[in-house]
Amino acid sequence: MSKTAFLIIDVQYDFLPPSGSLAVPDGEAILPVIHDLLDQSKWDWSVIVASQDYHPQNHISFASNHSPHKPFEKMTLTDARGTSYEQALWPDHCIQDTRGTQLEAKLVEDLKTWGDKVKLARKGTHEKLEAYSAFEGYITSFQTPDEPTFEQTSADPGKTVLPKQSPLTIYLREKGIEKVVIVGLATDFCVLQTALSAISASFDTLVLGPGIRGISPEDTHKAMQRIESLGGTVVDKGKEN
Ligand code: VGL
Ligand code: ZN
Repeated sequence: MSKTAFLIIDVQYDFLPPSGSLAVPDGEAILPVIHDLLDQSKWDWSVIVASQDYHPQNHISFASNHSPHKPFEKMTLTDARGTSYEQALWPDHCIQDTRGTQLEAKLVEDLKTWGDKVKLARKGTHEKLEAYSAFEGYITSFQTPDEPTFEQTSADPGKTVLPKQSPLTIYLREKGIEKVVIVGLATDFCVLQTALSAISASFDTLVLGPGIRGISPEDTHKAMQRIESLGGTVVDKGKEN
């Protein structure tokens, strides 16, 4: 059996109905699927990584920082690397130290049962860099049994602008991981980009349809096609929208 990492992308309150500021339609439907996949009597993951979108208030992706532009408009921006790109502008979301950035409570409970197999990947921490992929995050570890507090264990690429190599790739290779199983939100953004990173880092990449939901149905469909055309696998398609 090849060693497998379970990657849980951005299951945070701001992406979840009913109150998330960027709630993904039907996003709550993935929760029971994920909770089941964290049942230790059924599954044996070598590594579990939960990613968190983790923005400062002045993040480049927030429409509020580009007045008079509005959320869901697109605009051309230049990021900290000097790259011009088309940014989808978002409502303020997943701001550090707010409830919106926290992982869903039962997910935290489930993760605690796995002890030091669990890491967090936090991304989007640099004010002038958009970061959808968990592979662009820095790694923190799940620290105490009672409190969901975390200790940073790798350099924050957001602080240094350009990671030489993805901290998550380094970590998964260190652990001998060959395969990743991906669930989370949103299919058309962070799940897509995480899957593409995993494929280009040569991990055998499996995305679980019932465990993902997207923001736009059309982009969600395209995202799954793109993952498959690049060599990933999406199982149980059709349950994701
Ligand atoms: C995401 C939009 C903005 C995601 C993050 O988690 O898919 N989407 N930031
Ligand atoms: Zn974001």
